[in-house]
Amino acid sequence: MQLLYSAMSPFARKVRVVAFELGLAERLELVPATPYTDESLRAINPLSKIPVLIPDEGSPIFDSPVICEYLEHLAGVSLTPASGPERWAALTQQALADGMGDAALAIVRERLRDGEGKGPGRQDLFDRQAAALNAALDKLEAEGLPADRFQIGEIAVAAQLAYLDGRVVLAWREGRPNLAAWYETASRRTSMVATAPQLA
Ligand SMILES: N[C@@H](CCC(=O)N[C@@H](CS)C(=O)NCC(=O)O)C(=O)O
Repeated sequence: MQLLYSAMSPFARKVRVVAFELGLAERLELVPATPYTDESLRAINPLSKIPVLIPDEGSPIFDSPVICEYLEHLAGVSLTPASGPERWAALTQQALADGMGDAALAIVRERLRDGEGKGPGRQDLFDRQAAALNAALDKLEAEGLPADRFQIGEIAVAAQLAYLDGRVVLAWREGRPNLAAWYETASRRTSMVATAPQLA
């Protein structure tokens, strides 16, 4: 099966870490895709977003939470608690982390406007996305993340924190020692190291 991805995409990173944790990484053929410049992706995903999983049989699968669920199904192993409050907490944590990615991406895209000669980024957009990011980070700092578990919620958070670093979105460690310490350990997991973008 193929994964349309980009090395920097935090959503694709989450999927790749999940595949790695499930022992499926070898079965994923990584196919680079450029959603912002290649309109041909739209024939596969009308939203023209990555990641997209193209299974050996059947239709393309997106977005990243659905791909993760598909991979869990394929592996016969779940990285999501089966039921009860823990399940909703884990899925909500994934949604929180994915939302952080949406906000971070919007900031990065808006910053690029300068470089592309499209004029300065809009301050109201920066402020709103930064508010979302900071509030989400504060929630994670206050609630803490478990040291002994690396499932869908934790993987989603780790992928997004890595993106904040990779794109230098904001100094998220400042005032958040618990989250910083958690990420220090999480980022050393084999699945995180194996999926880290190779920066030139
Ligand atoms: N909710 C989607 C978000 C995916 C997403 O925003 N991907 C970015 C790249 S990191 C993208 O393809 N953006 C293209 C666009 O927004 O046009 C998911 O979880 O997969």
